[in-house]
Amino acid sequence: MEIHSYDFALQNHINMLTVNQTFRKIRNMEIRGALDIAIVSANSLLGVVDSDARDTKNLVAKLNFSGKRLKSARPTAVSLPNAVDYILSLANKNRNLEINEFRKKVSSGIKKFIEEQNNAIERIAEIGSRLIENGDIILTHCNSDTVTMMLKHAWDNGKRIKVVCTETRPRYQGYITVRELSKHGIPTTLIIDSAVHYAMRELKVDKVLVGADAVSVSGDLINKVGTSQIALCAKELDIDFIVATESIKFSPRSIIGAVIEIEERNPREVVGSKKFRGVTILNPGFDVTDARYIDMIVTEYGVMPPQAVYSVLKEKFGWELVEK
Ligand code: RI2
Repeated sequence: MEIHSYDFALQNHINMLTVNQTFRKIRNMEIRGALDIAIVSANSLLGVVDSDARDTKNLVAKLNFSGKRLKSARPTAVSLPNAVDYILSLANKNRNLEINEFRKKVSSGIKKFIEEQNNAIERIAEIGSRLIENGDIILTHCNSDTVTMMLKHAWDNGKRIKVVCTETRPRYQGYITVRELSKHGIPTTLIIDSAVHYAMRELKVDKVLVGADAVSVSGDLINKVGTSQIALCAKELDIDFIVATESIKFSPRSIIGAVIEIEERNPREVVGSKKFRGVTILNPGFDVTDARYIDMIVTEYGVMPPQAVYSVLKEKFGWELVEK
């Protein structure tokens, strides 16, 4: 069965976004999802590689400046700094090349990087869909392209699944998920976030499947706020908790003790223009699910336990730890 290529709506409008446009669209979440923001950022650096510059040194300086700006757009999804740092390490490695040679080399490196990410999500859909059984009832949270692609692939392979999806307050990304899956023909149920435990029991959920914004060296998952309490419910009810993530979301800097920052978002997302005198509003975008609640992580390299994250990080991100 052919996998739908990763041709999300994004592809239509990313082509020639400048670094500043990309920064703004990521910051206001017009472009969102951990993988998408990495791909779009990489793509905007392609534009910098082609821009006017006095010499290679000047171009490398422009890339470093742009990379820093992109990385500051949102703080939690590690795929963003990983993508940018990879490209900057490529630029720094080739800084002694004549400018046209440099452009050729770095552009082709960036294009290859983007292609690898597209291949990774397709590979995860293929591998992960084998974990899904005919008749499964699967609960998901928020909107992950990696998860929806896997579910659609399972469906296309004849697995008659049903999906339960949370609204995902306060920004309701769950609406994107239910629309996309039901358009694909998959029976989909929308629940409020606080109905997770009830729905797991009443609807007899078989598996929980979520995406990732970051995964630390200890195998802990950073994903949309609410994920950790879903994992607790799954543990209590003995339901498999599965994470679908490209390895670009693994955090190399967590090996050297860096803590992944949890984005604190505008209180207006929670209360709108209502006023609550003397009340503090806490609006974290993400939370941390301890590795002990995770049964499996599906990556482009295959299915692994959270304990295997360390080996993948050591293998894959040597450049990152040397560069910093
Ligand atoms: P994909 C999203 O964050 C969600 O937390 C989702 O699970 C994660 O990114 C991964 O998404 P946000 O950008 O890369 O909505 O699988 O804050 O699309």
